[in-house]
Amino acid sequence: MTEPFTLNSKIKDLYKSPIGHDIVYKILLQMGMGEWVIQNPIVGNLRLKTLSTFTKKSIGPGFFNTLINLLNNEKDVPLNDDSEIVRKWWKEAVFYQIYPKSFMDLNGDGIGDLRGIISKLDYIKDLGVDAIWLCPIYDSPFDDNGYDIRDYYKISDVFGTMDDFDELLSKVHRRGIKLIMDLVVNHTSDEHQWFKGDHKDFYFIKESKGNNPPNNWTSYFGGSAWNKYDDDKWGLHLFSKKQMDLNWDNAELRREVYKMINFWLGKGVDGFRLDVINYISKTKDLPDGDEFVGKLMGFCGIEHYFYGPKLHEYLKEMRKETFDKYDAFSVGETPGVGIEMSKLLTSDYRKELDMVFSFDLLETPGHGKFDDYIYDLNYLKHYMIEWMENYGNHCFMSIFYDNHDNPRMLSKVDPSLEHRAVLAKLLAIIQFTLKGTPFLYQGQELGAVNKPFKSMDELRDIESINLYESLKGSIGEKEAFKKILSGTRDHSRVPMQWNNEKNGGFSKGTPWINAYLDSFNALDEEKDIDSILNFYREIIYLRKNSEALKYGDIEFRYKKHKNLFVYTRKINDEAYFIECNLSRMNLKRPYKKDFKERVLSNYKDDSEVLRPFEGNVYKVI
Ligand code: TEU
Ligand code: CA
Repeated sequence: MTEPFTLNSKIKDLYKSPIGHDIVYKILLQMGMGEWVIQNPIVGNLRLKTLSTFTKKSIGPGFFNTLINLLNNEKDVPLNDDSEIVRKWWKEAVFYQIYPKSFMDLNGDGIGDLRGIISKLDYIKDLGVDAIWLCPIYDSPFDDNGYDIRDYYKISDVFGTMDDFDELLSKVHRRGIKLIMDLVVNHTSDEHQWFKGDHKDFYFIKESKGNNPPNNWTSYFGGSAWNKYDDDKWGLHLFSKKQMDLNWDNAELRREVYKMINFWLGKGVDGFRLDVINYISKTKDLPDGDEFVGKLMGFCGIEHYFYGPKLHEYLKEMRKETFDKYDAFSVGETPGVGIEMSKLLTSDYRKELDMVFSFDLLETPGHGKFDDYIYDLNYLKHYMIEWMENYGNHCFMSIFYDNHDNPRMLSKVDPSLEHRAVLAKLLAIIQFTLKGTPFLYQGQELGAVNKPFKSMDELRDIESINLYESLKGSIGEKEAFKKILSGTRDHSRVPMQWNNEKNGGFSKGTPWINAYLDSFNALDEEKDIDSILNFYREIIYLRKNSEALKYGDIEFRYKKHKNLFVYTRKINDEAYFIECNLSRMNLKRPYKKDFKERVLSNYKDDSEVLRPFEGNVYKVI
């Protein structure tokens, strides 16, 4: 047992603990600094109390006490042995994320629906997908596009009926594809029967006099994280004002959640993606957050819920009461969690989650989603090396770029779209040859990019609209819109482009959000042998038929060589060599190119130098 952490502890000792490592790493990342800071002996030998004295003007004492509690709360250290990887279907699968509202509208009301998804199952099958992740389709007032659930047991009328769902599930299974659904159990809609009726005890309802909320926590969608009701009662909502946080310390609530999960698993659903699942355990009595941390992380109070005191306990209980009964898959969405915490959440022997989505790759250090900057792929290289060299074989990574909450990676790296096709294919090469489970987000396979929205009138996302309203007074409408345009989630919610008919063939009606005016669409790309779509089909086929690309060891080469990303994948007598140019300039190879068989490339011919964003996959044995 290591000595408990105190204000006397040194930064370098903190960094050796899983929680300390991730928190310090995250703070450095947000400040745009690297781990080298810790390796500096002056910094490494700094004691917390010295740091707290130096920083007392900006960091309150509460932060250091919270940090020490977080560190001392986590007694476990992840196992790092070199055990064999346990093979599972979800480690071999290619996942495809569907945002139903924007996928395919069959009844012409301008909103995607289940029958629309059913009509596109052969397209999904032909892509080579093994599993679908379906974003929420439950009954909802759509304050946050379905992440505000009103009835967990009902399909939203907007999407269809339970019969439509049963038909979708059986047709997905008949094609040998699995289906995971979105589980949103950190909060419900304020229109849920539990909130409206007699289960206010399932939520955080606190007394507070006057106009001062129970604490200083802020919401992800702007303003205080508290709604004020009459008689001095307040309700906690980390997200929209209509998304009320559930109190997981209430055992009866947990039982109701498990009952619901088993209802869906009993229908044959193969697992779940768990929405902000690391937020479900909050620090007792919900103390104030540190203002400095709030400014740094963007949300005040996060240190009191992103890795709460009973998180592991609740995840173990949930798995035992539900997932394990059906051998179902679970992937947690865990904002703010780093590599060491991810190991404690997903190591197979821990029996909590199977996998997590970690978001530290989505923005380069010191940048946030709404910053207008060019994403340097050298950071993606650094991130993947950092994780893949340290994650071990008890855990398995998810590999993704796009999802429904973020702008398109293609546009982040190359906003001019000058290199769109070759870059889209390079990103595919990296995603499908690295070691981990690839998650494709709808449209990524077509080379979907951000939409050049013309005004706020075109936007639908509550996060963007709230942020715009909060900014326009201080920086003016033009600058506020420009900032929103950099990071709005609506970039990834523009409807799919199926053909060159009106609205890209997404809907015969008026889409709930304007369709692209862009040229790319699935039908044209089907017919073009060199299209991004056909490249995705090729690389997915290559991966699915290669043990080395699924389970093989990964070894990174020339790690310090800027703009060059080179690695091998090897298992038994199968090996690949992958070389990528992460830049828009030509790049000389620091090695002889004497490989035998180039099996895939985003350039037609061969060349002595690596051309802009060139990616090549060679089979070496
Ligand atoms: O997102 C939670 C999360 O990761 C936030 O930090 C996210 O970045 C948020 O969208 C602000 O940008 C999940 C869902 O993916 C998201 O669509 C929901 O809005 C949110 O939870 C609340 O359910
Ligand atoms: Ca519809």
